[in-house]
Amino acid sequence: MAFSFRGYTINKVGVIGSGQIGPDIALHFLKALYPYGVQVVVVDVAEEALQKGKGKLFKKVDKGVESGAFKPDRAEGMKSHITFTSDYSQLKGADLVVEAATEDLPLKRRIFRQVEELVAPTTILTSNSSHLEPEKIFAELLHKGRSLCTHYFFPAERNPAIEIIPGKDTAADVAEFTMRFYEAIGKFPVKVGSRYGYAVDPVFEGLLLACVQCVDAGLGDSKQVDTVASKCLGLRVGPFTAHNLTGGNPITAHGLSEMNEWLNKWFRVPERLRQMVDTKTDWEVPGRGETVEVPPDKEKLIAEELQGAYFAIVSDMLDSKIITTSDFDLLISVALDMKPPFTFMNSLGVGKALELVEAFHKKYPDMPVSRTLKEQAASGKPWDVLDVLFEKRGDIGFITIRRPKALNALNSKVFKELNAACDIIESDPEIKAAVVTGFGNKAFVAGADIKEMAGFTEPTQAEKFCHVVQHASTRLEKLGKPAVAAVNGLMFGGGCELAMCCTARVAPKGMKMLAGQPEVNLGLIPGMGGTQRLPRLVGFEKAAEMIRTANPISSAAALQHGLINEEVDGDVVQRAFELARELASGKTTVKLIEKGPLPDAPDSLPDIDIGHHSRAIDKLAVQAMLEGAKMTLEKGLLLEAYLFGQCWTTEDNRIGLKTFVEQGARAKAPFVNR
Ligand code: DAK
Repeated sequence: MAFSFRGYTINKVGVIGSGQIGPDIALHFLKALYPYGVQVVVVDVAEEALQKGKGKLFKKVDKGVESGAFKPDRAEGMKSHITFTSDYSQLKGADLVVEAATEDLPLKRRIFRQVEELVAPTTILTSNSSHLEPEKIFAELLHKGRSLCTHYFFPAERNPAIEIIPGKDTAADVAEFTMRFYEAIGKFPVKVGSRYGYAVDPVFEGLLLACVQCVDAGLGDSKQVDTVASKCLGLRVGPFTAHNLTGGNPITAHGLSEMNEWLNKWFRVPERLRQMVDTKTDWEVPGRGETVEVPPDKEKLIAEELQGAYFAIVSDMLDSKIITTSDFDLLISVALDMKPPFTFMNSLGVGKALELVEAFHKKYPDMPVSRTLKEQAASGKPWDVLDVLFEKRGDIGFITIRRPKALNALNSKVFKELNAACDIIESDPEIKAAVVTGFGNKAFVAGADIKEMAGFTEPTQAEKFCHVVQHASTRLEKLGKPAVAAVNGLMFGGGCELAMCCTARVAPKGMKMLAGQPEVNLGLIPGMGGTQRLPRLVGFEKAAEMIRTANPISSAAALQHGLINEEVDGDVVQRAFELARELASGKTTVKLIEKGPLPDAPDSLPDIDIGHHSRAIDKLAVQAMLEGAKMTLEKGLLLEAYLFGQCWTTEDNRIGLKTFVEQGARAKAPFVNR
């Protein structure tokens, strides 16, 4: 067994370095790839580090068993697929090697020279550096095209953020493979241009410097500044605490001194930090649960200075064009768990953000005021922070819905951005077909955003929303060009309905739970065409069962009933691209959803056990299916919109939505059948 993806097979992964992060990286590979029988080898020259790393990894696996994350046999299987060794020759046969040794350029170069002699010329080589550019690290490799940097974040086995940094020599297909591969194994990869420190570390390290400057300027002591920083930047812990927890002072000191050379002269090692490094001392920070008093005038000054520094650092990054606003927001909010910078600036007003940056620049002239920030403020518009990414890839318009923290749930913003992407696809004659996918490996789309819908109070609000949503989703159906849904994970509710607006759907093979219409759990009926398209696609019996019971179905069942066109081994996006081209060229045809009234539409549905679900909502769902089938699809959709609005006249609608918002997806709503 092996993990095969986009034509590349991974049997063995090598991790070099059994220090702070290597074992965590290895554990992530083990969790994701053990089911495919992939072996993970951790190599280090120090026996003690190997023992420590192994102990740490095994302890985390055992904890996973205690918490119920893994069954004991799986944990044993994982342990049997990892080796800790000082013998570099065990890297032979590795298909992917991640180096996670010390941040030391000559050492990294030495390691890769050695590794290149052991592995095949096609083995992908990555360095988990936090700062160094790939061009420097891989300068001495014979085969540079297969090399790039990958920057993980603490804790690497759980933090999904990862910066992917291709260098100028990295082959485009290797960069693309690495992005897709990490997404497939559960990370949120973000591509960042090659520049010292990449995107995240100038923020992490720069904010420590900004905090030290506040202390030096007498605005507060380290406890006070740490407290205000965490409050005004939305950080779980302040920069000083974060540095204590990660032992990060020496790396930050080194990073800041290099940034002085490579980024701008504001970055520097402040004396206070130098002393902490020399004396190996921790910052004085608030204890757990300790309340630190900060006078309001001081708090305001500290907050404005830190926000000015934050906005200056991130907008300067836009000038260097190494990352986009949307990518940066995702990366920062996940990697550092702090307020995403561009959404944050939008909430304050970009003009206000510019004022803060200018004030910071006045005090610290070495930090420039970003040209892009000035232009954005002058435009009077907020930053674009997109949840729907659009890319023209040759003749294909590629749409990715990216809200991973909400499992790509569809809200008004997503619909607006989907519409904009459809505008481009429709109007560009070079685009022959579209591919739509969800970001991550968990969900295509987990439905309409329930939290947004729970805010409706009137049936007319819901009906109006329904029309907007139906318009945006039917755009895909009416593009005049084939659209293929690359269903990369769960498609629930509005997700299943969005996929049905596409010409064809492909999904991963062997998913126990792929598709469902769980709206009745929430005191709702489907509102984006589910009551109309699903019976037309899979027949009344299966559609009624799915819609009335909310029971999800597997990928095999979805294939059997015609909800998806193919189960795919490997990358669904890649297959969706192929299928989109086949459909556009006429090489392949698929069954399309009937747009007219169904000639064999039944007058009633068989009795079915709807469990705890609301009889009142069930009545509306049945009416939508039966009456809609006798109409054209267009009229059926209008009927569905009306009946969707009628859900808001029931008590069960309030009960269902409230239960989800207050108790989460798994709670059973106590419906009263009214
Ligand atoms: N909306 C908003 N947030 C959602 C969501 C959704 N549909 N689904 C998941 N999330 C959020 C969760 O709340 C959670 O957020 P935090 O608590 O972390 O803040 C996060 O995503 C991760 O979810 P879980 O922790 O639940 O993850 P699990 O892996 O444990 O479970 C799950 C994954 C997909 C099985 C579970 O999340 C689930 O059952 N979610 C609800 C799925 C669902 O009921 N979908 C149908 C929604 S109703 C309309 C058009 C269309 C529609 C309505 C109107 N008009 C035209 C008006 C469609 C309606 C629907 O789709």
